Amino acid sequence: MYLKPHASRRRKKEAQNARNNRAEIVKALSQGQVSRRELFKWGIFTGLGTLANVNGLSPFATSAYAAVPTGVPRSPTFGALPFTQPMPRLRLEEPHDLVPRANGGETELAFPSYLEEPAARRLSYHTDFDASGRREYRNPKFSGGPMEGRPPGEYFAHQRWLEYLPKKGFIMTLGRLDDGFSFHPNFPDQDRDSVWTFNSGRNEDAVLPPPLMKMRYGEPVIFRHYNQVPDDPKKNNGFGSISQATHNHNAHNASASDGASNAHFFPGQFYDYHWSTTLARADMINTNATDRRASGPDGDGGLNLVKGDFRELQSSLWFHDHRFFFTAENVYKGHLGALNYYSGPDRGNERVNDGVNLRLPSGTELDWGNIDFDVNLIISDAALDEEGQYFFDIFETNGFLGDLMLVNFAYKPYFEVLPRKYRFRLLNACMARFIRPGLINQRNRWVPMTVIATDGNLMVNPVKVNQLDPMGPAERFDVVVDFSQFPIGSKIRMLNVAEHESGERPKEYLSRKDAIDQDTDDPAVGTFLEFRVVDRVKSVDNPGKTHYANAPDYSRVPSQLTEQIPIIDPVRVRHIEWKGTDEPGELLRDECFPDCDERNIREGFGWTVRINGESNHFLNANRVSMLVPRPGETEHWILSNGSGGWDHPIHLHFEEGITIDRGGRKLSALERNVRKDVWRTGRGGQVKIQVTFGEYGGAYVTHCHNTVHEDWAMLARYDVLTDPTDPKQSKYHVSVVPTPNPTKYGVTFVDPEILPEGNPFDRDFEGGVGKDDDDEKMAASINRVAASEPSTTRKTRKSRKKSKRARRKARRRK
Ligand SMILES: [Cu+2]
Repeated sequence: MYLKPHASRRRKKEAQNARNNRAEIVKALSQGQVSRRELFKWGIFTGLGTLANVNGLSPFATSAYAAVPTGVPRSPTFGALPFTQPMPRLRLEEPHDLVPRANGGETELAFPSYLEEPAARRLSYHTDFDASGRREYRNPKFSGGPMEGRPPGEYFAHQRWLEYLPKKGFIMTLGRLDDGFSFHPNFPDQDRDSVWTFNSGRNEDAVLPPPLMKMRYGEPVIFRHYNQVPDDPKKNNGFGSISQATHNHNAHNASASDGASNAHFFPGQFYDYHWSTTLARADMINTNATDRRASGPDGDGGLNLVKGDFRELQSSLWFHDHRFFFTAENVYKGHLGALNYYSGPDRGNERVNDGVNLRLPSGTELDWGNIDFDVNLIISDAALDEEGQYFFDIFETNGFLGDLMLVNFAYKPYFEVLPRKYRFRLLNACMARFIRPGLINQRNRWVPMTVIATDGNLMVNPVKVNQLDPMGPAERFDVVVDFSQFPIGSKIRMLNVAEHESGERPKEYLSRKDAIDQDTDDPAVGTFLEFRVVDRVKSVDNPGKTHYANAPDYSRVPSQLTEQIPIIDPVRVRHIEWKGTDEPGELLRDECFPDCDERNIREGFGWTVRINGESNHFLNANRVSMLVPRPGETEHWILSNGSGGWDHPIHLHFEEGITIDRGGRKLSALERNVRKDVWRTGRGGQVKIQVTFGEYGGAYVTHCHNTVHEDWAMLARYDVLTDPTDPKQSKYHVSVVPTPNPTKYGVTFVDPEILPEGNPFDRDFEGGVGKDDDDEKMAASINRVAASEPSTTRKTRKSRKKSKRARRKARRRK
């Protein structure tokens, strides 16, 4: 039912008017000129928060027109044909050396002096700003607030600073797009405020494609992130928040550097994220760092051994915005990049033969981190308005879908390959779109792929498939494709068979034939990337060098890549249900934090999370939905979909989980016992995972990674406590930490509440923590936030908590 060439001019105009009206309201809402409350009153929003079928607003209202899947007319393509532009490689971001020096009892890290950067410190510069108020610590763009957005004091100090002391520093600026970028040469250039993305250092003119940062175990880094988007929220071309937060998805970092503890920062500020490269279980397994598999490349043919469990090594990660309630639009707008983590086994060098290196396809020019034959593919969908400007519809609460497929932010590109093995790191960076990729040859037959990693975790045994499993937003697959079977001149294309009608879930996974023929209303189905087998390619690892088709391929895909972590009896089982509200059309009214006023979120949400069968809640960043009381404990989580025909890709921050089962349904070969950080629940389905927590403490989240559902508050905060008896672990995170409340003038803190159904110290918690003396003491302390910053801590919600408990008890008695 898409726009057919014979559609009448009148209907075309009608749909365009609808789009323009809708865009006007989106803009007004995004810029705060109108509130959701007013829109509800005028009948423009429906109960679930979606745009009403009002004539002149929704193209669905008067004609079953265009609309699939974006709800607005098809994006113009300006005559651009598929596979007519080369795919850009990601922009490699180079780090700087950091030099430690003593300063007032602390060890700080100096950047090279020519950069004129303030040193990297354990405590935020917000602490210096509070203590001294001196000009040098102020935001240079706005003299009222601190220059660093990281909250002050010990809760947001870098944990285990000296133990994981950064050796390198990345500096990047998120800013307005530089002139001259388009998604295809035929498309118009994007306005500077249609895209906000990165450039190196303090360069405020941002560029696409997104950056790639190469990380390695044993080399902790500081990522200094400057925010230089406009400080006027109205200058956003209709979508995008000027405040930002960066989540390293899904590295093992302290909560202050996880980017999802309500610590966003503002234009003019920077935020120092400590990406520690901590290998999980560092406090439990291989604690003397003697296992050569638990290691990172030393740059000189050898290894730096690290503590932790080699079975938890990670490879293909990424980073993206995580500003609560604005994540979809900020990520779509360009706040993202790729992170390749390198280790002894996954070295990024296919020739070194030392018994540890797996020699996966990569290259040989560099000691580690070769990417000549190891290629990041960031797959995303885009929508353009009639002028060709990037477009986002913040009305679309089911999930925003674009109708143009991009790879590394280029519209349907081609990529030249040699006839040899390649590794591809696929990332679904769409907001709501599921994709299901496969490769086809020129006779439209499947070309098999060997899957070596799921969500950046090596599989124990690689699995050969014709089609990948469906990928929800943020899911990754690392695959090896052998092009040596094809003559020079061959073309192999990547095919998406996942068809959407709306953002709530894929409608159907089409047959290969129907997908190739694009027998669908969804323009994102079909081929979207072409590989061309050629006889020579230019090296990116050694610029100036050319690789030829007859050069030896040293790479291998061993039949075993790592070892299986066994499924054990858990300390506790939690049931986490992802659902709508219980009454159809009802909005859940609940306390909300942050941004209640900014977006009139107090009107409520349709999306909620329910822990262990108790009440529905949407995100309140100041409410701990689950507490993980002791590091090292292994839990089983049952993630279930209580919202019927929808699907939700559920993401867990900080730790990976092992997929155990799907209730009564079958697991695929790519799911069984694998480690992941995003799980599709399936329609009405559930999935059980095993997860162990440790090394760091603080506030994290688990949430739906359909980022539109996420922005409609489908998240739950969980806190991990550190072990007070372990001197390596933070002594400030042994109890629940206060919640930052960021403003451009600085950050204050509020005291959180803890849901009893998520608190193993609660009397009513099933399978709760035992009641010996130590537990009693800890139980007393977790509800009392140690107030090391009394002047900035305000107390809230005491009375509310009491009445809630009383209500709960009354209900239990019934
Ligand atoms: Cu969802």
